[in-house]
Amino acid sequence: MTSWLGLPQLASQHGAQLDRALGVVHVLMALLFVGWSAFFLYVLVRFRRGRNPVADHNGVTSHTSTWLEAAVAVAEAVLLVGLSMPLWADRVDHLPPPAESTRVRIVAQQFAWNIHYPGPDGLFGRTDPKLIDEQSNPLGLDRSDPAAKDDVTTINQLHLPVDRPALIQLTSKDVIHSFALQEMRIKQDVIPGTTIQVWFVPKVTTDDMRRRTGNPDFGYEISCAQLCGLGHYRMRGYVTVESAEDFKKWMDEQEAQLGGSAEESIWR
Ligand SMILES: [Cu+2]
Repeated sequence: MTSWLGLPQLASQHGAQLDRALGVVHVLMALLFVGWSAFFLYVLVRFRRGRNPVADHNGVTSHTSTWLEAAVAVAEAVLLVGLSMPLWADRVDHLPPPAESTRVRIVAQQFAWNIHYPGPDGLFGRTDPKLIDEQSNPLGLDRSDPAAKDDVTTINQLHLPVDRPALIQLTSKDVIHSFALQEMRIKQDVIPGTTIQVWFVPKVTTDDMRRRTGNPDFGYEISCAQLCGLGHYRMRGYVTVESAEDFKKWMDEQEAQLGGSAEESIWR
């Protein structure tokens, strides 16, 4: 229905509602553009110098324009109150229950996305800026904290199971970034010093999207939508949406690798 907008492929549950709102806004703006342009042309001709050699200071006496303005205001109010506000409320008032979601913490930095999963215990381990090592521990995760032992971290690699709400906590280490997932219709500024939650339900796996687009190299991307410095253009993450089984397999692999490195760090 909104294909004429030329939007990227849609892959999240709430996205269709958002696309519809975007479509309606475009239609209203197109009508206004045509209307005002026609009015402008009419005025150019109607009040041309040849017909009105002397200025008339009485002004307009008809109330047509007043009614037109009121109609436009009503249409805009309907869009705002009837479409946009319920959509926004649906996004921010009712977060999915954490127990039924894939929970991820994402810490943005110049110029990467640090991805942090709580692991099987469901608890994010303690982090401390003092422990940050840009090479080995960009999140500053304290592996001596029991809750941190099973935490999985990656750089720029976000894996999500399909059809399950993804509940993401966003924060930044340095400047303002913006977490954008085009196909999920998600865009949220990431502000240092605060944690902002976003959520969505991915509905199409990466494999399905490859089939749908006929592009075997298709991949979902996290892009930074806020000019955040010289390397902004390369601040790009990758999202793999997969079946629950594949996601579990990936997570188990990550956990297995963790076992090794955790032991190593004890002996170091
Ligand atoms: Cu950025």
